[in-house]
Amino acid sequence: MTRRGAHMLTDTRGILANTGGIAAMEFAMVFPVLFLLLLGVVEMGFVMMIDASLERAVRDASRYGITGAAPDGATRTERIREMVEERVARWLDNPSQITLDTRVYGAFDNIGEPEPFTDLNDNGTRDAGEPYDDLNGDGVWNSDMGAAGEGGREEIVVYTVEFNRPTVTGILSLVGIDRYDFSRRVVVQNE
Ligand SMILES: [Ca+2]
Ligand SMILES: [Ca+2]
Repeated sequence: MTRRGAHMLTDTRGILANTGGIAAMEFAMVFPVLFLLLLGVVEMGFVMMIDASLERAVRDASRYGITGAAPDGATRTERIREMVEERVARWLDNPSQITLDTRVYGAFDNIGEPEPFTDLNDNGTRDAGEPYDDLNGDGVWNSDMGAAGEGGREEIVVYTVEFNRPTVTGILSLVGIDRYDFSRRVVVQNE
């Protein structure tokens, strides 16, 4: 090998070493981004799984409620709560964190409607002392006339299940999100 050839070899090695250095640097810059992206995908996967469990819980519970079946050794309310807990409790520290609300209406149009009242001062809202129809029989005026319970035959029932839990990977704390609200509502008509 000539002197000149040896120089060229040294130069080539230098270039190769430099290229390796740049690749390592690029990887060091890209890696955190990839890692965050991966955590984001994992977080999203968990949210979808939790949401699917909640969807199933509300659907199964309301489907059971429709039949008016009376379980052995428990009330219908207890059985419906149990069905919801069985399906979503694994996502929570404590099943008591689940809010289950069932409201009964005589007709679909009544959902979310206030109990009728006489607007004595004509201001469009119900003020203390203005007479009202206590349709749900709870002794007070309600801005939603739904009554508590699972309803009787052919009544309309709105099932709402909600809970709040921390994020799974913690990645969203970067954008200020530490917890999620999960909520599902199903409207059914009893058989
Ligand atoms: Ca009024
Ligand atoms: Ca009332």
